Amino acid sequence: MDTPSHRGLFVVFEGLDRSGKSTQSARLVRNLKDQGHQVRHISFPDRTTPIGQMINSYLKGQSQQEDHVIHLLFSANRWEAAESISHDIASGTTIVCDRYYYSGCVYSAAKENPSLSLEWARRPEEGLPRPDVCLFLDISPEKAAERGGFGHERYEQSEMQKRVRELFLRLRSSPDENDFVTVDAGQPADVVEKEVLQIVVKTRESIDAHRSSLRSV
Ligand code: Z5A
Ligand code: MG
Repeated sequence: MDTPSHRGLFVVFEGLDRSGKSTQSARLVRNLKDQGHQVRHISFPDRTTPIGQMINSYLKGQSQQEDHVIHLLFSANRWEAAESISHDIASGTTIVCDRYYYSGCVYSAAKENPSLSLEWARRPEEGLPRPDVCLFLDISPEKAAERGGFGHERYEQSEMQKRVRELFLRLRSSPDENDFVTVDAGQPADVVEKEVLQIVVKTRESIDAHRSSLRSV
């Protein structure tokens, strides 16, 4: 295993629908590659695995799942990638990840199922590789709506988005999630891109200075 100072970073993008996660994660990957870093771009759900295909079918409304069951499938979809994430980071590759366990917690808790609290939702995530930084692309549901109508997937409704945002803000204030950095995602994409790069460069400097190892959720 490489020394911690040579390890890759684990960078996660989170936020509401249409906050710009896919746009900004792709731009960050390009910027880091331009700086000579080895980078892998991943996203959750990973719809390519057998578990991911079950999730895809559920999101498209083609199949039903009990709330706890789909929650655990989303979590299992991260666990099946956990070892390869840790391996890549240890060997010097930076992982840029579009949605992670924070989405897992808030979208499930937003269903308001009385036996599926935010705290319950977080438990299956314990032990996953912890991001060095979670870039929370913050945008109001109203501003996000200006970026185009809802798609046809489950959860793409305005009441659900409002609850999701409140839960993201609750999660952000928890001492357990001290890797959250909030970026104003309502700004032009180029401005967001610059802020994101500055935050990631600072994170890199801090990891190198402290020779910090990758932690667990
Ligand atoms: N889900 C879950 O329940 N549990 C879990 O554990 C996980 C996920 C991991 C699928 O997610 C669903 O799964 C999601 C959460 C749930 N449910 N919902 N709803 P997904 O990631 O596959 O969803 P997506 O459709 O790929 O992405 P998105 O979140 O909807 O959008 P985004 O990636 O944040 O935004 P974008 O595609 O980069 O940009 C959206 C549009 O805005 C596009 O036209 C851009 O050109 C434009 N844009 C982007 N940035 C800007 C700025 N700054 N200004 C103006 N316009 C902009
Ligand atoms: Mg996206």
